[in-house]
Amino acid sequence: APQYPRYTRAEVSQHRTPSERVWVTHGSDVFDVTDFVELHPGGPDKILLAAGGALEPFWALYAVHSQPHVLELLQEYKVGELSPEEAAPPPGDTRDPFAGDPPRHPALRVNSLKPFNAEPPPELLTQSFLTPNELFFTRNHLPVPSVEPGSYRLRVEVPGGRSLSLSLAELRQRFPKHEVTATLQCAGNRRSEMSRVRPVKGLSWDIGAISTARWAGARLRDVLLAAGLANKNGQEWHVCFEGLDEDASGTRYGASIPLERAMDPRAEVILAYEMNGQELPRDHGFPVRVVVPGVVGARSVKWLRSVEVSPAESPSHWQQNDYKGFCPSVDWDSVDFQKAPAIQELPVQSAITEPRPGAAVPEGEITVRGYAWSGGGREVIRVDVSLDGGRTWQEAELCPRPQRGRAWAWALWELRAPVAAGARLELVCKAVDRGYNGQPDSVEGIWNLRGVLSNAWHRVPVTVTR
Ligand code: MTE
Ligand code: MO
Repeated sequence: APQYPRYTRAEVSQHRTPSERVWVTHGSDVFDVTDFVELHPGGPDKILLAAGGALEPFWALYAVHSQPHVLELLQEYKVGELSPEEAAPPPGDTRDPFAGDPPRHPALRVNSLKPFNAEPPPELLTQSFLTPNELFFTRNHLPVPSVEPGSYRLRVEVPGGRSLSLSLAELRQRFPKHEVTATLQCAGNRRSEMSRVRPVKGLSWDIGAISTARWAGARLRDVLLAAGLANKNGQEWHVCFEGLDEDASGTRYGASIPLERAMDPRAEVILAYEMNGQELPRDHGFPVRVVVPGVVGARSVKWLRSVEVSPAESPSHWQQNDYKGFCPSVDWDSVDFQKAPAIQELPVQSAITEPRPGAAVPEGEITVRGYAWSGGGREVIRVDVSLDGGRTWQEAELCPRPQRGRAWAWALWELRAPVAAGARLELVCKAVDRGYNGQPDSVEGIWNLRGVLSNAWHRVPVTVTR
């Protein structure tokens, strides 16, 4: 067999445009597909999204690739192999706390590198109901901890009960495995639209701080019962979670949910060790994270270190002094974080993923695509779409959705409509949930200093060309 040169993932990621040559990987093979880009049956744009990184998550989206002749065709373009060390985290520059972070897919749009915060490109977001793990949005406040799965222990503390220290094997074997398909959305999703009204503090998320996965793990309820949780007689207790991620002063990420939700079997709160049938990726909480369906992403604590039942909410900064909503007039001088409750269930949300703002679409028929979701398991019952800024409306078609129990996952939707050349359209979408809750028509009235809960009608201007 020929000897191929070895490359690191970082070197591969330098090759993202035809002028730098377009490289991709599959398994541990590196391919230079520059000459294939124009020949790609799905169009050059689609293959360029994978440029500089792994093909696997895209092939998961576009199943036509998973055929032997496609792999054979690819072999013609092989130029190298990944270095054997690539599987392991890069050797530590010990002064950089982020040096041990895992490699990421270059298709992600990075909002901040250290800590790592990134979202998938909007048009990829709605290609599949389940978001491939490599493209799932990532929201890290701190460096990704390195966890040795063999020595991992989860501490569980229940007042009046017994404390548990569970290994990964015990978590898998002692408790029935429960699966739940749930969308996670960051409270800051669509913050960039809020900062266009007036500046806000926070990462400038576009519409992609939301993704969906099939999670599997132990029910939190089962674990708390095993720890001897006694009836709290209607008192409002909380379950506090702490992550293994910490800052230079040893402060760890933490958050809490009401005990009532944790114990409600229909709320399906789990301690997940699998995501879309694979072990949790490092960025998403390896080896164990909480998944709280229907609740703001901030409570689904990753790299879970401890679970503690307490009469008070988590004392963490992110529970007490962040992730809360305020009146538009409240500024950083007047804000009192103790006055507002912590966000738990999120309001109804929707956004247009295709076409993109400013796009020129061909005359004839336009296809508008997007997602819609609501907190608390409230099913989206309808998505309305306007092509004229909200004067007239048409009902979008909701894509069939594998559903069981409550609607923890988003609904993807589509609308096709005739459009004439020369038109300037303002596409708008708004969703309605099972409680007939709707979205506000503009951002101004819901603006808040932290830029959270941004769920106004989503507006996308496009022009129609001949
Ligand atoms: N858990 C820990 N330990 N550390 C974090 O920084 N971020 C939270 C939550 N859990 C966070 C965490 C926030 S704000 C969100 S929106 C979700 O994780 C994002 O999950 P994801 O990165 O898997 O998409
Ligand atoms: Mo978040």
